[in-house]
Amino acid sequence: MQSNRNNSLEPISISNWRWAYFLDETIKKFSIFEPSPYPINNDFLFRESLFGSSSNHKKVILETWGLKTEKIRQARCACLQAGEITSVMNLVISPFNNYDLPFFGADFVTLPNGHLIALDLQPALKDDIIHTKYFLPKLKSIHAKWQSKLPSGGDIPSDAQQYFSPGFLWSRIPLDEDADKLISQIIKPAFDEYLNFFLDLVGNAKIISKERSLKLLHGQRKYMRYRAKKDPARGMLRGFFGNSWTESYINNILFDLQ
Ligand code: DBV
Repeated sequence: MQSNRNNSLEPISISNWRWAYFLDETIKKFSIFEPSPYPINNDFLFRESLFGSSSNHKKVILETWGLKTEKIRQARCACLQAGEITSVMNLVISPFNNYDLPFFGADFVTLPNGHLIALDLQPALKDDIIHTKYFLPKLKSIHAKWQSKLPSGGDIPSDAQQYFSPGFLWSRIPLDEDADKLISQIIKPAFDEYLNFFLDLVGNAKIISKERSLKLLHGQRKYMRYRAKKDPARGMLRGFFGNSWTESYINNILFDLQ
């Protein structure tokens, strides 16, 4: 089946994709920033495949949405639905390095064993007070409000901890009757508050010095290299779409500033 999307900014069309609300909100909130499409080759805008045993074939669809603006180098979302249950939204918003801004990262994943929710404004320079003072105090108060209403996410890989802020909203939600309620009553308003705060920071951000921009660029590249190297979805994507397509997708589209 062919996709009728001609560029990354056109709406995705995965029917019954669990995370549609969150991408729709992101598109709405970005409309005030005069976005333009992010250049993404057709092979990565839409991909479809079959998986499972020959007697019980299931379909997996992946679509990539993306944009860029005056201050945002790349905002992109990997949107995947595999069969009835497995549903992934991986949204990363990367500002240009001539603004003292963090990344916005949302990893919302439904697997047969439960929902995984990772949401954060991730510092490009975690130990740099000039970089973090703009957003951490308020982010911590937003985080405190929502994290207390969610089950914990448990341990995260030790080498990943340096890439998360103290405002990292992290939860693993079992696939039980309360799950949908937690997503609509807690995750949706939490996501809106995190994204509104991030876009306020973007709106108010001023151009920084050349010297400082280089420092930001260094921090951004380190983050991107780590995420490309340790992408927890690599195995799953390789299973669905093959090794070479997956490596190109991860390194040339999802984490393309290395
Ligand atoms: N994660 C991605 C991309 C995905 C994706 C591009 C296209 O970076 C999905 C899809 N994340 C995804 C899946 C899983 C996770 C897990 C499918 C489940 C893997 C599994 O259980 O089999 C936040 N995502 C995770 C985990 C964390 C994050 C902490 C659990 C730990 C893990 O399994 O590694 N955001 C994610 C992350 C970093 C970040 C790992 C690292 C800095 O910023």
